[in-house]
Amino acid sequence: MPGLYMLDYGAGNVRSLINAVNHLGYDIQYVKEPQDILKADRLIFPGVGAFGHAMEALHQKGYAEPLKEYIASGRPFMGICVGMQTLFEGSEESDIPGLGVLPGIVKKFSTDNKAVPHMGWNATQLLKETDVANYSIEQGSVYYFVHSFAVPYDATKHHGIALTTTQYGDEIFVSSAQHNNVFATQFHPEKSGYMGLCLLKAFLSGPGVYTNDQVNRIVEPTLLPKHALTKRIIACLDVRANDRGDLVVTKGDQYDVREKDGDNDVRNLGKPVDLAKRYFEEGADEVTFLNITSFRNCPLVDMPMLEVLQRTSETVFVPLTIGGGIRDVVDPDGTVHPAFEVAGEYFRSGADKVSIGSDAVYAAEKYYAQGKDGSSAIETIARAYGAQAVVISVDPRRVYVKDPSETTHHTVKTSVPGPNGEQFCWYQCTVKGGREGRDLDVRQLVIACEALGAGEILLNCMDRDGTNSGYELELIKAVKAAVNIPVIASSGAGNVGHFQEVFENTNVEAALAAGIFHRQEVPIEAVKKHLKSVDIPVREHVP
Ligand code: 1PR
Repeated sequence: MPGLYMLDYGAGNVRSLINAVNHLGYDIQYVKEPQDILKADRLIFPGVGAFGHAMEALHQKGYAEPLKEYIASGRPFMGICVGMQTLFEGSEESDIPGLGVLPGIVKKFSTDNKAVPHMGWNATQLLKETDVANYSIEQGSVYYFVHSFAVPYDATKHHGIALTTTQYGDEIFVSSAQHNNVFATQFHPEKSGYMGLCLLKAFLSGPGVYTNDQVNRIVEPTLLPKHALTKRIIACLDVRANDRGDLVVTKGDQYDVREKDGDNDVRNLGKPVDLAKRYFEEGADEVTFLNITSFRNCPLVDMPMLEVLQRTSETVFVPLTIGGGIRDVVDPDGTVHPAFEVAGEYFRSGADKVSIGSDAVYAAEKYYAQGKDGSSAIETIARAYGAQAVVISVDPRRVYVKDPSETTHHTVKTSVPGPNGEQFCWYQCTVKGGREGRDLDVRQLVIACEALGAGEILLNCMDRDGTNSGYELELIKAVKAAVNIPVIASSGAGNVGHFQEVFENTNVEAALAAGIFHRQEVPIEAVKKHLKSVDIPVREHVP
């Protein structure tokens, strides 16, 4: 398609959008200078990060006025996420006004009874009854959202402009807008699996301009007793080189990844890119890669995970997280790359989130010793790419005590007593893949990381990892009670009942598993089928 352009201001993962567009058979060009915007026949603006940062970038690069002129010219325009938010009059997030193409102000979600960011797959209420102007969205269609701010639906402003609304907690917000040549989604079609690809195709192949004369009826949204945000099922791939130097997906037992017999090599469960593709096709809601040998210095010039991400994002259209080695790194010539730059390389290679392990523990220790100074990897990455892009990977292990008075750390009364009958334990944070314990408990860690600006917790448990004995519910409850950001339960899944157990007993947003998926003992589809049968909402897989 001649003249299909993408407006990128250099913040975050635009590769996924390009890959999705290419996958649909279209070529897309970057806007490199303001005049390119006016050359476009069709324009997509996939904004990411913070509203203020996006608006500042539009002004600094001289894009704001040509963008308004382009939209006023009536040619098809699509905004995604912050690219949609900038169309409104302004945002609570910043003093800089928006483009003012659509009425309304972007506001922060309240944290009453729900985690913020709103992260995951949620349903849409289609407000315009039409066969033509709906961009393939149907009543109840489910897409991937990740944001802390949204435009609350207001009938006086948005009737006839909102194409869909979505409910989070008891807040109803505009999840997509359609007004003449302007189409915009708060959700990420490029991350919404096959449903998202259909929507993009509808924008790319259709006229891209619709008036409300083509709509049969416009209805108002209804407040439902409960929102429809689904519980996420995440496949995790621990990646490292084996003794022959091949990059493999491995899986440890309580973090020990070497075979117990034979040549004692690293357990090899498959190739990272192939396995990730398989999990996408089997219905995983997200895929996480962890580079588990990141405690060795890995220079930026030699990061094999960059290629893994680049190749994976060509065929996997759900969110990708990369962890391991997100910290300052030093190249062989002595060049230091701050964590922020390392994360940037990963985002440009197709990652949507980075997960920080060891460095988060050091940052939390510093936070308690000196307070915030804005320099940690969590802060610098969250500032530029948004809190939703920063996950904290926690590797805790149990330390038993006879009585809580024996330690200053936060203890829990445990139903699994220690070797000497101890009734209490605290969860000690570790660094370097569990090789070193620190004087910090998991509650301290997650509270500090949330205060520093992290957007999600990936909660492993060394005692449960690879045991197939179920998730560590006592740990998960303690962490969930300490923070307002989403929490992913990890370590110990052995059967479909364990997923039910974790969702029914804790209010975690997601559950992650590795071993049972790699060994094909429990397919992702079976997990979802089971959860659906016990009324736990999950995203249906539509191949
Ligand atoms: O410290 O920021 O460089 O990050 C290192 C990352 O590598 C951390 O996220 C850490 O969890 C991970 N890691 C380091 N060593 C290991 C290891 O296994 N030897 N993997 C490791 C951690 C745990 C989970 C696993 C779940 C589910 N893997 O990710 O996938 O426990 O497993 P299961 O379902 O089979 O029980 P940094």
